Amino acid sequence: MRFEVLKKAENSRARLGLLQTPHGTIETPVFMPVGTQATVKTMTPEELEQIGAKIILGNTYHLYLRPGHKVVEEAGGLHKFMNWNRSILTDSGGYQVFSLGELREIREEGVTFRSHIDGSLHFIGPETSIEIQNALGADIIMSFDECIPYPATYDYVKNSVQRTSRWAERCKKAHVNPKQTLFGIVQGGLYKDLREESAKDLVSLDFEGYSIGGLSVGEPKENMYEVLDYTVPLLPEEKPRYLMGVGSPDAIFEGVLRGIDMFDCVLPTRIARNGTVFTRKGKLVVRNAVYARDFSPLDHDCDCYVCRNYTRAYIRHLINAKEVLGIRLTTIHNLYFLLNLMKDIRRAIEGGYLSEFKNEFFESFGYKQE
Ligand code: PRF
Ligand code: ZN
Repeated sequence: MRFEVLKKAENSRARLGLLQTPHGTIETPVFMPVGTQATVKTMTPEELEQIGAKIILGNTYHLYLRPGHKVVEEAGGLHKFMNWNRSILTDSGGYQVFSLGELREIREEGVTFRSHIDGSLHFIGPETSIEIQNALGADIIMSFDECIPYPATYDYVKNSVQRTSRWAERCKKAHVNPKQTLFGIVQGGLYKDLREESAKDLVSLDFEGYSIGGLSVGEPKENMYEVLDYTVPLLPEEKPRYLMGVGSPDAIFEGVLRGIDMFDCVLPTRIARNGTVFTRKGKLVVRNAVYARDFSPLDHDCDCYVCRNYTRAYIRHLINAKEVLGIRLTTIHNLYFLLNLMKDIRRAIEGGYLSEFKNEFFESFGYKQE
């Protein structure tokens, strides 16, 4: 992997970059659609390509449990298995194990947990996570961490952060495939000195990129922005920075302004499946009765395939009739909306007008300005 910073904004930490992986070049800041189970729900890889997705996410925890990383390896890796030829990033399982695994037990060695599918007992530690991610074959892989719940006491976070640093070191040792790029994950909850300790530990291990984890776990957004304010400057300028699990339009703007290069989130695809879409004028619940006779597109300002061809009334009908096409159309639109927003953000950094663009977007979307 190669990462190059092309331009830095003058009055914020925002930057424009190029991330090159064995499966293509990605312009940053980038949004990565989530394809937990080797599929971005409802979309074919061809459709993802058409809306401009350059990199998607896969999950170690899910693919290890089903169909099994050995099956994916036999298929020739995740790219071949799912017929996606652009870049893939896999998360380490160090979040899903904690949020999905029932009856989990954390020890120095790793985590023992029960499958959310059949209740069977499993173990994932730093070495197994890297081994699984190696079999899956993503371009970018994550070190195995503990995503600390919110709220958490100082002592708990301190112990957890130190263990995550030891796990990161073990991941680094276990990582031997030069075709894959390993990122370290900064934790530390909302404690400044623990974020600093975590960042310092990880930077001294010299990862090829850095993720910021443990945010968007229920804390107020202001706290998340504050953590970014003091954590991002501790990371090397020349390496990519990834804010994990964050992808609401406001948080994307705030993250980009604070120096984040990569985002992922289930939000656009999840809300699409329950009938909510993004528009430049804010979120719209297309399921609602007021749209029964609304023959206009989801978003008047959008030129995606869905907005060029279908009406709110039709999509509302499909979703209420539980027709699968309904949630396919809302998913395509929402991902297009976010990918297009990222394109506009990159253009605004290039042109030096990101804060003006943010103000304009917030005003139109209905977000309160600070
Ligand atoms: N760690 C990992 N994956 C994650 C997170 C984390 O802290 C988050 C936090 N929002 C999302 N995904 N490994
Ligand atoms: Zn659209």
